[in-house]
Amino acid sequence: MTGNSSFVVVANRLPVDEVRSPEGTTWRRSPGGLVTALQPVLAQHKGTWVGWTGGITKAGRPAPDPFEVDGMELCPLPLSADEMERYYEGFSNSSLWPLYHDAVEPPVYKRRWWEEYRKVNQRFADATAKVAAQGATVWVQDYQLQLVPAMLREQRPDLRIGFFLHIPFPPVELFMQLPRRAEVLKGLLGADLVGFQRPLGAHNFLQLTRHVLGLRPRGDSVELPDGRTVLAGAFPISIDFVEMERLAQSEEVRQRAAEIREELGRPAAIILGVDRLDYTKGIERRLKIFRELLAEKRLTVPGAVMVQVATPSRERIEQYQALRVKVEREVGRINGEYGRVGEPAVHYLHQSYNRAELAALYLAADVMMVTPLRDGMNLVAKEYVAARADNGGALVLSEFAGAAAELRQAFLCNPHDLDGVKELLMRAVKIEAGDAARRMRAMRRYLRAHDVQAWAESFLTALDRTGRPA
Ligand code: ADQ
Repeated sequence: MTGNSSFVVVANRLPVDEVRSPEGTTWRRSPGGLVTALQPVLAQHKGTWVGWTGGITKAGRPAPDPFEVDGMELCPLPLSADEMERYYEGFSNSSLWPLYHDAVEPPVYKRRWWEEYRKVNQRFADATAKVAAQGATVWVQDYQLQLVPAMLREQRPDLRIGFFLHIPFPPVELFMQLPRRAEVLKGLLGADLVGFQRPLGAHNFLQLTRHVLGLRPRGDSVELPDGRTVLAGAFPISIDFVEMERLAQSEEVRQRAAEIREELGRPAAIILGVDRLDYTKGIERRLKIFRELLAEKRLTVPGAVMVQVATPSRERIEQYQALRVKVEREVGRINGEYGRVGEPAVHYLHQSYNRAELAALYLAADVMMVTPLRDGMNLVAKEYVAARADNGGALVLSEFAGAAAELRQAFLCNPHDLDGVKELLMRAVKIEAGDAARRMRAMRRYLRAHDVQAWAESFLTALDRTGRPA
């Protein structure tokens, strides 16, 4: 039995947030580049998005009915408390996430997590097989669903299947740790095209098909024993450039940016960090760097202030709870030593912000610090650039973020080298307007042409070409 969607997106989360009111539950499209890029494609092709709604459902309850938002058919999949703990918090976010990020925190492996990961992946594949029309194109997203391509192909060999990994794909030595590594690779090989943020990810993946499965990758593809060819390549994701640029240029946001500067006491240098509260993002080190610069009196309060927005994230996982404690202790220490009444050195906000407030912060910030220890891409760096239509501001960017390969005019740093980052941050703080504008202009020109729409188009075009003579 086949469905009637000729284009299907499969992702861990549906692109909507639940809005509860006394009248009942409604759904609002969530902000984010992925849905912005894919909504027009979905609306045009009677497309369906398969994913989890975010809540917890009692085990065994049937899936809620599909519903429509902004011309997209959404097919919700439920997760029980056990599945959430083992598939999502467990295998996805305590095994795969740290392993794929250079093991900056030690990955944890538990056998029962794997079972649940397999089971939930199967449910995603089954639901997708039902909604996809004959010969449809299916695009599977990210590390939570690496088994879906093969599970889907098994039921529906007629489909054209693409997979995109939003996070880094680790080198051979690290990936070899993963229990069930062969199953994960075989899962991905169910796709016709496997996309990564960087060419290195594609390279690592192809090497591993040789190392673990004894296949013979050649160039950017690998042939399977059944004669099928799987292509691997880099498709660096981006943002909705025009949307962020417009938002940041609106009267409301510009006023709010001025207000923020005022509220912070009109400092000479506002240093900004915006991240999910995640140990890959290097938040602790960034705070330490700021503290050392204050201790050395190279920066002083209130001339310089730091604003760190840290979105609550994966709060039930122990490593994330521990990180929160460490970050908040460091913030307390800095403010205790260098703040004054009404003049803290660090403004720490453990909150989620709306897009307009985020844009106002970008516009107000003299220096944006994006210093992850490892990051697939990092969209915050790109959003900052898009927001700076005034060609002002400076970006300090980790070489370990995918974005560093594209934003070459940023102050590129090694986040492990604290003295090196300190030097660069000081250069960014003191940058002369002409130099800042020259760098910002070049980065803006690049991003305007390489936005999220271009990303989706290039992936889907490459996917469409697979299996056809070149
Ligand atoms: P993330 O690790 O979540 O994404 P990132 O790319 O920086 O990281 O995206 C974060 C998004 O959340 C940005 O759009 C940002 O504006 C938003 N955000 C951050 N803090 C916020 C806050 N306090 N309030 C509201 N919004 C906030 C993963 C990978 C990345 C990759 C993306 C996309 O880890 O490397 O770039 O997927 O592929």
